[in-house]
Parts: sequence; structure tokens; C-alpha cells
Amino acid sequence: LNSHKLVLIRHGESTWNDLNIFTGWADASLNERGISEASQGGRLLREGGYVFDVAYTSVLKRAIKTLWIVLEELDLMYIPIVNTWRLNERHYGGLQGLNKQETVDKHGKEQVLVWRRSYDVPPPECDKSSEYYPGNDPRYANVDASDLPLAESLKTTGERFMPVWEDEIGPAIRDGKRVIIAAHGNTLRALVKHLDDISEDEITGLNIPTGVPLVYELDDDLRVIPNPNAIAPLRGMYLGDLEDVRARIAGVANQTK
Ligand code: DG2
Repeated sequence: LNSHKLVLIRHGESTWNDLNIFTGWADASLNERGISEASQGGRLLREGGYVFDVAYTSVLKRAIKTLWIVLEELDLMYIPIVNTWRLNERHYGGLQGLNKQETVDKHGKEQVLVWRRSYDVPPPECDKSSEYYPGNDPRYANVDASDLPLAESLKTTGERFMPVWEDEIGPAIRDGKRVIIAAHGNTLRALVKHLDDISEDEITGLNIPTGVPLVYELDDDLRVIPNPNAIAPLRGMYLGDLEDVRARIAGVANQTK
């Protein structure tokens, strides 16, 4: 039986994660803690003997920089990096730039939880005149305008991500390429929902910590071979101290307490 390792990593903490601001497609930088989380993630991979042939990331610098730091730790800065807007964070629409706690104070905890974690309810749309509308950003000049979101739910995030999984990443893995994906909280939630076949109900309770490598073993049909140390409902395994990982997961959930 052939097995393929796939490593996922959410970027390290960004300046906007730290300020507790809805980020989405806004291009926040890693902060100092995020940089050290990324190095730590890279070190864990190095200690585990991981090697990669190709890397995929978004067009947002917090994920790109995380990947660079990880590849530097692994002495693999020479491998090809594919940047795609399809791996961008879920577009947070009219919430981008707003403080998460202030949004709770204004709209209530329940409503904000629906916007953050429901499967198919999108946040309010951003305005086409907004700096947050991707059509106003030159980096999306080559993307079909009809593909550019005004706001995305987890469902629509998954739908725009799946083509790159089906057409590029999946085939690369099946070809024997060792792949690392550096992406975002909600793009990775969409991906693990697919990989682990997590229900729409259960995905609402799932949070992904920053900067922790998440390792999947897949068979030739890209079905997950469950790891006994996985934290359910995931079947892939986080590297590092699991108590620490659990605390970091709780930290993400508690951003809108
Ligand atoms: C965060 C996720 O995205 O936020 O857009 O604010 O992973 O790119 O920092 P990331 C954002 P939540 O969905 O957890 O509120």
C-alpha cells in the first residue's frame, strides 16, 4: 500500500490576529510571535525528517512568509512555490477591518458566531467601492471578475478552493510529490472538512491553531489513513505538544467570547 504525506500549516499569528480584527483577504503581516511560531513549525518538521517537493500557498503575505520561514528551517527554499488566490482566507466581506469583540458587542455573540463558524451563512458583503473589494486590488487583475467574492461562507470558500485541489494538488500528491500547503484558518477548515468528511454541523466547532504543522497520510485515492493521535474530528496529526495545541485551538475559539 502506497501512502502519501501531506502537510498543512496555518500561517503564524498576524498583526490583525493579535489585534483581534477580522482579516479575510486583507494583507496583514506576521507579527513577532507569528514569525517564531512559523520557525517552530519548521523546526518540528525538520526534526520529523520531513522533505517536500512542492509548496502551495495563497497570495497573502502572512501565509507566504510562514511558508518561506518553514522552508528556510528545512533548507528547502529552492522548491517550487505555487501562489494561488484560491488558497486565500475566506473573504470576510463587510466585517474585514472590524474588531471581533466590538462586533460581538454590537451584534451579539450568537450572530458573530454564525458569521465566523456557520457552514453556509456568509458575513455581510463588502461594497464594490471598498478597499476590501478584490476588484480594486491589482493582484487580482488576472482573475475573472465573476470569481471575485464580496463575502464568503465556509461553503463558498471550499467551492473556490476545490478546483486547485482537484486539478493540481491532488494529482501532484498521486504522482508521488511531497506537498506542503501554507494557508489560512478557514481555507484549511474547508480542506479538512473534505479530507476528513466532517459534517456541516461538526465543522462549526472546529478551529485551527496558528503555525502548527498538521500531517495527513493519504492512500492512492487520497483517502485519509487515520492517525491514532489525531484530535477528533480530524484524522491527521498535529506535530508538537498536544496540550499546547489544544490550548492554542481554544485561543482561536475564544476570540469572540
Ligand atoms: C482569520 C480567521 O483568518 O478568523 O480572517 O480573521 O487564518 O487568515 O488569520 P487567518 C480572519 P476567524 O474565522 O477565526 O474569525
